[in-house]
Amino acid sequence: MSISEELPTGVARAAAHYTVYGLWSSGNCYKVRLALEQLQLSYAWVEVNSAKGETRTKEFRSKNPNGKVPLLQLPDGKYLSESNAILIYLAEGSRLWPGDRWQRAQALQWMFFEQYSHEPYVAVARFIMKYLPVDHPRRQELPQLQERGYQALGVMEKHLQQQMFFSGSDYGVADISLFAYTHSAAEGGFGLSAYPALRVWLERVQAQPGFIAMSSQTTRFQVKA
Ligand SMILES: N[C@@H](CCC(=O)N[C@@H](CS)C(=O)NCC(=O)O)C(=O)O
Repeated sequence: MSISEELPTGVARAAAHYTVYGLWSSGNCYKVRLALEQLQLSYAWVEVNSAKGETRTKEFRSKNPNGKVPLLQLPDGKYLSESNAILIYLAEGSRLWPGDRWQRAQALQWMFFEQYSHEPYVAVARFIMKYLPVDHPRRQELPQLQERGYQALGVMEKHLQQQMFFSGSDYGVADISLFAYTHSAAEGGFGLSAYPALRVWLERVQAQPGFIAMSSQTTRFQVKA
């Protein structure tokens, strides 16, 4: 069967240029999907279920020795891992990556923040609450994860009281990066009522052209593998 015969109704019938190995419910993978959609790039999506050990197989590790998704395969066959590196690669030369050196550095600052001070707490709390059984011993980690997660949300709130976005003066990849697990923070037990600027920013991101929700199943540019 050709790729086009498998396309769901309404999906652009363009040849896939990129292949994403990803887990649909993962925020890190959603970042890549959102960027591809907003950049109007066509792609194939290969679902890799880490819960079933599919990121640990010899075959997958030959593509990404670190055994994690998302993983982007470029049109020339090369593989790129790490969600934020993928975002920057895809966004190069587009409106999602600032042209100005200082603004690029600002975007990078927030993307490193996301990986070191936000995702390890906000995303991990979500993982434990959403996917592990209620009596799982890792539930004991939640109070500390939530304390640190709230610290990260507080840092974001402070920034957003003065600025519209995290990628310099305009919307861009740092916003995509931070949006992924911030908009789903409630699933990790976080309440956002004390973060009004953050809530307005979430709406601002959702209003951007080409935005797709994490839960959306049909997309404009996805071509199924
Ligand atoms: N720093 C990485 C984190 C990637 C990551 O933790 N991926 C998870 C899914 S969200 C995964 O593949 N876990 C499976 C495993 O570790 O075997 C990124 O930003 O891409």
